[in-house]
Amino acid sequence: MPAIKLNVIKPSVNNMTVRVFVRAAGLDFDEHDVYGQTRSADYLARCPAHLTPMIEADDLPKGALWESCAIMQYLCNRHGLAQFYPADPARRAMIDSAMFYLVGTFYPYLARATYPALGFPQYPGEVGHSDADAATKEQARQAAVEALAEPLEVFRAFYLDGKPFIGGDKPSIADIRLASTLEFLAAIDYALPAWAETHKAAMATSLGKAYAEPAADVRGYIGYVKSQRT
Ligand SMILES: N[C@@H](CCC(=O)N[C@@H](CS)C(=O)NCC(=O)O)C(=O)O
Repeated sequence: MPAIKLNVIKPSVNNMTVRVFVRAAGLDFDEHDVYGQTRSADYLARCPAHLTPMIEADDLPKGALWESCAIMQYLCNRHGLAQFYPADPARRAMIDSAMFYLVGTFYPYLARATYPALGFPQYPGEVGHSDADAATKEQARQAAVEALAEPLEVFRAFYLDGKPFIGGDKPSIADIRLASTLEFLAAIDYALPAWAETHKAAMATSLGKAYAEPAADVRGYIGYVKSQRT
């Protein structure tokens, strides 16, 4: 029986991140599609945050672990995967910084900019419910679209700094997190800078099917929501 149970929602780039990683790392995992089930009593008992990706493994103190970057860090530590997550503290810190910057600063803009087009709950400035009218929401969404460029440029100038990958010559877990995340920008036909297209292509070439299979699920979903637009 596989050692890792991976719970996923396939259209999601947070999930794509871990789905790409476990494939690229050649780990023994069993994938469970929990679309529509994350708020069931059974799932909440295991994961009160009702989030995916979420892994379950016997050696975890609480049996479950969520947050895509924490999952990749844990699996790299557990399986000694220094090719994705360098052991050297300074190099490792750069990978951590890139991932925290993505999740903490870049992703909130990206979610605000793309989630309405993706048909996901929450829209600009909203936590649960807002009485803002459609024009105000769209204004806030546009502001988020415009805000994407600055942190994106930080990835190019600081984290990549002329290297093919944040990890250097080979993709790191931060590269997997970045490339997967940028897939959602196709939902709003955001013109990615050339370096980001180059990075995505290098990821696809370097990781092959490990990247292509989960990416196809995200791209398929984006194609579907676009086809539903009037
Ligand atoms: N920061 C988290 C975000 C996870 C997240 O937002 N997951 C969403 C899918 S994109 C989810 O599982 N939502 C289901 C729910 O809230 O019930 C990560 O990187 O893993």
